[in-house]
Formats: sequence, structure tokens, C-alpha cells
Amino acid sequence: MAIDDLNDWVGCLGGHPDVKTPNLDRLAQKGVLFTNAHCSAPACNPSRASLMTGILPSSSGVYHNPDPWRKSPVLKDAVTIPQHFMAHGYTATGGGKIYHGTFPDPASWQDYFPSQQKNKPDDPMPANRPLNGIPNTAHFDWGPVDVPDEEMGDWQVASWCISQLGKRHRKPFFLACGFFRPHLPWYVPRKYFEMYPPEKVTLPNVKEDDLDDVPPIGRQMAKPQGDHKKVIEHHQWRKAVQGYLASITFVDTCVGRVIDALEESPYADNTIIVLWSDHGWHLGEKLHWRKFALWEEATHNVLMVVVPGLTKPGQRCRRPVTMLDIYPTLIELCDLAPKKELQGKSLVPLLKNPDAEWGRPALTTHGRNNHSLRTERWRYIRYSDGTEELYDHDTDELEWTNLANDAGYGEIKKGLAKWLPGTNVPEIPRAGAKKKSTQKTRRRKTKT
Ligand SMILES: [Ca+2]
Ligand SMILES: [Ca+2]
Repeated sequence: MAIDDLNDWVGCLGGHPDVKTPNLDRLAQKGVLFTNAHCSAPACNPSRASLMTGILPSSSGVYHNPDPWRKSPVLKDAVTIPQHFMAHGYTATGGGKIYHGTFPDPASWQDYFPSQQKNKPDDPMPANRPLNGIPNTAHFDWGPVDVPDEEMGDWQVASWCISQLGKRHRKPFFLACGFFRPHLPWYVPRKYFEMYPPEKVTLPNVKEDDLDDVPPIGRQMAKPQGDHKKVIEHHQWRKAVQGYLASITFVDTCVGRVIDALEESPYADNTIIVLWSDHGWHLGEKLHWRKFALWEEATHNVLMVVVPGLTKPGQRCRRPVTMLDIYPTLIELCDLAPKKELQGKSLVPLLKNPDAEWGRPALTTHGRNNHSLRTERWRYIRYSDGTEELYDHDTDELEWTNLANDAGYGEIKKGLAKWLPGTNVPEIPRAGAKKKSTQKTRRRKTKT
């Protein structure tokens, strides 16, 4: 199961005091919750391409959303996770958002809902958009819709997956269930908004001058004069937090339906469950909104794994892991042929013992040669121009105080820097980039 744009605002991860996620909490309780899991890239397309192929952005050249990942010379013939399962006799089907919307991958599936080319069902859209009153806001919008749950795309994806679990399968199966919320726009049924009265929601703890010690490339990623300024000017911070929380609880309900169906199915006792989100999300921290940055809010995502007969209920693992580790984990768990090109590391030792030694940091990359490394204690960021940030999570979990330029941290930085990737291949040409056209402005797709 994949959840789009879900940060650590999940009850069991403790990222937000108000959030209600009973079903995600229940799923985490069934197995191992990774509390220090990070994406390979803080954007949908590169994160998902990396997760599904096991190859780092710095090796493939897929760094941003407009990069057509199958055009990467490295990923052109890459065998994705479901393809590898199919090669071992499994059926592989899926529904909803697993790959970034612009670049579905029919080679990965035998059947897909709603279709191989259109991976995501439509959602109801309110009339009179935007609902938040911000001019030219596009999908950066939020507010309740008066429709039953059944009209929501994610509800339909869950229903389709439930129907797959209700089938009699003759072969082992790989089933992918991709949910779209809490991706923007935050239009979900009214009852979820009513769970979070805006005057009562807790706003993120934000330091107004937090960017003062951040190098220029980082400040440019944050764009304080963009979304944040608009949200403040239009008095929308509380309503935005409400919209994100409402969207999370809506998707939590969808997750719960699928878990219930699995538990009631003949496959309850021999099905491995992996639930992940593709990256985190800022809601004003560092005066930044959305993902597209290398701080904790953007890189930290959700990962839980349940393996019947192996994981024990209620376990937690604090080791820094990444989404890249999912592919080799599944290979080991399901006895598939090893693939030496994969750049992640199997999580099986941690599934057996969450306190086992791990010995490597989590790497996140945003754009060519901008990297972040996370250990249990440190976050180290190095941008393409050599500028740096260093945060000590033992004393500064909000990453407010950049220690990179303080004397005394040279050895720490050196120890971390040896984990930076040795190659940083150029970005592959973006979709449509070659045709320098006379057509009207080609709006670069930065959404999702
Ligand atoms: Ca996403
Ligand atoms: Ca700061």
C-alpha cells in the first residue's frame, strides 16, 4: 500500500498531536514500524521510480517530476518490483497511484485499475474553486466536499483491491494499492473536516528566522515568499492544517478497509504487507510548504512492514532506512533471484530484530548533487555548490540550528560525507524538453 505525500503526521509516529489515524496505528501494531524512514527523493516521480527499481536518483538521472523515468538509460530496461515477481510466477496487479501520474508503467502489471494508462480514478471537484480564496492557487487548495465517501477515487481504489482479495487466486500474487490523499487538493468529505475544528488545530512550531543560517540553495528550495506568504496573507494556516489532517484521516479510513478485507480473506496468514509513503510534507516549517526540500519534514516518511511468521506485533525500529531498501527486502523474504544492481539493503535483519546493527545512513537527493544524510543522531545536507547544513537531533529535532560552520564538527561531517554518492549523473531530458516550440508556454509540471 502506498500513500501519497504523507509525512509523519500519523498517530504512532507522533508527528502531530491532533491527528486521528486509528487504522494506520493498528497496522503498525501488527508488525514493525520504521520510525526513521526516508525517501530517496522528496518528490513523487523520482521517489517512486527509485523505490520501484531499487536505483538511486544519482545513478539514474531521474531527479524531478517531469523526468520520464523509463527514458533514463539506466532505468530503460530496469526490472521493477512487480516485474521481478511476475518473472517468478506471481500475478502482479494494482490500482491507484503507484507511479507518478504522468509516467505509468504498463510493463509492471498484468492488470490495473482504473486502467494501465490512467492509474488514478477521478475525484469529485467542488464548484467555485478555489475554496481557500488564494488567487491563482491551482491545486494548492483545501475545503470540504459534500459527497459520500464512495465517490472518492481512493475509496474506489480500496474497493477494487478488496475485490482482488476476495478472489480465489491459483498463483501467488503481488497486489499494489496506491492511495492519492493526502496529496493536494485537500478536498475530502465534510465529516473529516469536522473532526478538526480549525480554531483548535495545533500549528507547526515554526521559528520565524529559521532560514537565516541556511545556505542560498536551501533558502531557494524553501521559497518563503511563495506559498508561505500567501497562506499567511490569506489567513489560511489553520485551515490548511485542518485540510491536511482531514485528508489523512480520510485515507486512513481507506487503509482500514483494505486491512479488514485482508484479515477476513484466505490470505491473511501468508501475505506480507508493506505500507509506505513517497516523502514527507512541510506545512510552514522553515517557512516552506510541500516537499521539494532536504529537511526532516520533507524526507521523513512512513514505512511499516508486517511479515507473518517473522515480525512480532508492536515492534519499532529507529535505524535510518530508505524506500530503496524495500526491493531487496521483498527479494529476500520471497526467495526471488538476487539482483546485484539494487542499491538498497535488505531490511530482513531489522524485521527479525529491530535493534540489530544497521551501519549506514539514509540518503535523500533533491536535484543533481544536492544530498541529505540522516543517521539516528544527525542530519547532514550538502548542496551542489559545497555549502552545508548539520543538525543534531539529540538536542534539535526541529533542525533549527545549523552547526555545519561551527568549529568542532569537522570530524562528524567528514564521517557522514563518505556516504555521499560517488556518481551524480546528469538529469535526463525532461518530457517535452527537446521540442523547443512555438506553442504557448509549456507549463512545467511540478505538481505531484
Ligand atoms: Ca508524492
Ligand atoms: Ca535555522
